[in-house]
Amino acid sequence: MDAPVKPNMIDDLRSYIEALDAAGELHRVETEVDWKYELCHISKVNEEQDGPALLYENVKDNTAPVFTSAFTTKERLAIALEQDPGQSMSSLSQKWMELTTQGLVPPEYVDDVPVMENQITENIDITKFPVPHFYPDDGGRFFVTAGYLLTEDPDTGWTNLGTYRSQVLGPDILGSQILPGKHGEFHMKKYAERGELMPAAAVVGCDPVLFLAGSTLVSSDVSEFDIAGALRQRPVPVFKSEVTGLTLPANAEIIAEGFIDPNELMDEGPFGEYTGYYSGNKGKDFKKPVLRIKRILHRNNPVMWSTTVGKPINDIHMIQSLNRTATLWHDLETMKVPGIESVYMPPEACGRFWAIVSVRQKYPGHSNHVGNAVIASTTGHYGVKGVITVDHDIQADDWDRVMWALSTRFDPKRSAQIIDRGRSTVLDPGLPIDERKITSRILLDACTPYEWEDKPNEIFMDREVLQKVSDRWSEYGFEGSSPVADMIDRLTKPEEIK
Ligand SMILES: Cc1cc2nc3c(=O)[nH]c(=O)nc-3n(C[C@H](O)[C@H](O)[C@H](O)COP(=O)(O)O)c2cc1C
Ligand SMILES: [Mn+2]
Repeated sequence: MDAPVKPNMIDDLRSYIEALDAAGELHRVETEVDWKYELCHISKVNEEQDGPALLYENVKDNTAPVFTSAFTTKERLAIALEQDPGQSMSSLSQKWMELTTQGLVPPEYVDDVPVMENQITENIDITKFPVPHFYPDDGGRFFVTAGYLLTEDPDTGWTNLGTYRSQVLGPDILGSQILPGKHGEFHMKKYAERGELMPAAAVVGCDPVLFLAGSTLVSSDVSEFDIAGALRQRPVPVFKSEVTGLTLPANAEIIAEGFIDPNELMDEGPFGEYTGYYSGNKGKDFKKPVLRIKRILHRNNPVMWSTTVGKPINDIHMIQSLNRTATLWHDLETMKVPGIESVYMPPEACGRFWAIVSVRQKYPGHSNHVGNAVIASTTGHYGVKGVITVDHDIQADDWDRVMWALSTRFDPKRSAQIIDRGRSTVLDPGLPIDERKITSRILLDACTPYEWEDKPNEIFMDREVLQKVSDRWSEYGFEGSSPVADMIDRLTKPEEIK
């Protein structure tokens, strides 16, 4: 298949870093930094200030550089997806939804395999790479934070890419936090039943679209390679490993491949999680499966890619916001819920705990239908604690207006509904540590009830005058094109919208 040539075509981590550099979105740290805490702390402070992506070129004890803070702004996320950096998060999610539901693009086997430039099969020591130690109470150094674990279904050959963090537990041992219900666990259970070891590969430093696909809730039996292909509209280049038999990405920076014994568990963690709290209790057993590495492959001059995780907002919150908004939106469309205008799972809510949906109401109880549909959907049923519904004049990602609706269209007794039970996440620090399987939820309906005949008299602007203001925008001495054009429907009376 001939790849369409695009201006900022990205096929691996290097071309992404180059694209960021060209867009003025990259800062190189040339002075020596320590992989223990210092690197993470610099990145975190930089991220808190919406700073650029960082490339640490001189990391203590190592020669390879470390790349961080890739996706902490929507612009860099859009560049990774080869999309227009000017659009909002919600519309980027909409684009993601469109591309991944139009059709899948399977990977393509290639002969040119850069990651095979170097092979290590003896004296394996994963700490030869600059693996960061992020936060003071972390259990150690974490190799996979931006990357994925690749496994295959022994019956069907379905290749799964799942972003599960992995701690260095020995020179050739990586822990793997495959949480319950994840596809890596599905595969592992099958190998356990067969009494076989599970081939697995930890991939770090990949085409950013593979990291994004690896951390997305995609249906089981669907390969994230195919999703990445759909997002890029061209196949991911892959090759077959003669050591594990796995189909691996040809352009990765570093691959540690080997076998997971489903019966072998080791203490792993704690880890400073995306909730802003450590996972696991310090001193309490926290057993995880482990990957025993048989071979490390890496490109010449490999680049290590890491993410700080921790408190919002950093890579993981932006990724979850992007892909969960997309899958929730798709779930709602699949359920044929009418009137959905926009959907947003804010990064501030760790990209998953709250959902906001804008709806154009068409019947009494419509907004309530939407709130209930969200928590009944596959995405919305997992760990969502609250849903806010707003009328169509408010965009789901316009927090100022959402807060206004919660203030002026909302009566707690009428508009709030508590649901007692739903699927939670074991990482939710809002629940007692031993009771995290089930959460309650709240639906906040910030819409004016459809059935009210005597609705409050809302202030709207005159449509014709607004059009005139839009046409004359530059005459008033303002720079740039008129911002009014996109707002006219929202600022004028609904009856006037044709
Ligand atoms: C940076 C990052 C780290 C993550 N760490 C984990 C993890 O340690 N364990 C886990 O089960 N899910 C983790 N996730 C979420 C999973 O990647 C996500 O649920 C994905 O759908 C898993 O793939 P699967 O659906 O193929 O199992 C992480 C996501 C991101 C973006
Ligand atoms: Mn999967």
